[in-house]
Amino acid sequence: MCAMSEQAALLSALSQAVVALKPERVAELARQVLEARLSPEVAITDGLAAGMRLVGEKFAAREYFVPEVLLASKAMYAGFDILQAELGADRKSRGKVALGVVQGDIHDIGKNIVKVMVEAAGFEVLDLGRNVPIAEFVRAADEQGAQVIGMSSLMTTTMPNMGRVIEALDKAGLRPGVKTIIGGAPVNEVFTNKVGADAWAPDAHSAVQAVEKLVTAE
Ligand code: B1M
Repeated sequence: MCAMSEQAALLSALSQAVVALKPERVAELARQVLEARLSPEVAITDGLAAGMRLVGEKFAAREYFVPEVLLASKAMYAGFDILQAELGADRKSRGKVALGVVQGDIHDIGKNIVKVMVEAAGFEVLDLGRNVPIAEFVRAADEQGAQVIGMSSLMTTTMPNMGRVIEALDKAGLRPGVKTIIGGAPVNEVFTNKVGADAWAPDAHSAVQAVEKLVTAE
């Protein structure tokens, strides 16, 4: 099999194994990705994250319920742990980025993927976790020296907290020095402009590119 079709077959198998809720199979396929010297980064976004997107569609269609979604995340992490260990990080930090899921929201799978990619690109990441109070984002910039504040939200009900964090950063006099980037399935460009964030990224690849731009624009 040529390298391109081997990659396409493995990506599709990875995504299907996540949907099939099979952690052992996902782990086996992740090892095959590394043996075949394919990109772990592509396998994470176009294999594992793609599988989770399909799971999301099944959840929305009421084909899957919370237990299946949790099993799918377990399967996703079985591959993620193997692949992320292979992402070579540039040891010299290119800047400090704080990442968190906004208050009220516990969906952290996407944030964790973004974290790994941003770290692999050579940035130091302060992981604030999930359900993060507004003041903690401000503290990360003010007391811990984060140059970029990254926020994730998967729910329309918690998205407004992104705007509140930006207002709090403004109030504390930290902007425009400190930059902000937002993301998560319901977040788009219109919302980004509405809350005045400096950047938005639809996926982990573009999040890295956006962070690079924000840091060099300082
Ligand atoms: Co929930 N959930 N969930 N859930 N869940 C959604 C988000 C929902 C859309 C499902 C639906 O109804 N169709 C819906 C939200 C509706 C709304 O908007 N109001 C929903 C709901 C309602 C809920 C509960 C309230 C359910 C309940 O209890 N009644 C509850 C919420 C609890 C809370 O947060 N307070 C809940 C719980 C859960 C689980 C615990 C079961 C589980 C989360 C496990 C976990 O994260 N640890 C879960 C899951 C897994 C989902 C779905 C199925 C999948 C989300 C996911 O992981 N996607 C989701 C349905 C869907 O999205 N279609 C759903 C895969 C992930 C890789 O993608 O996070 O988008 P994503 O990240 C991407 C990009 O968005 C981007 O890059 C990532 C990688 O490429 N990105 C960024 C993300 N953050 C970024 C930040 C950036 C830049 C890019 O810069 C900083």
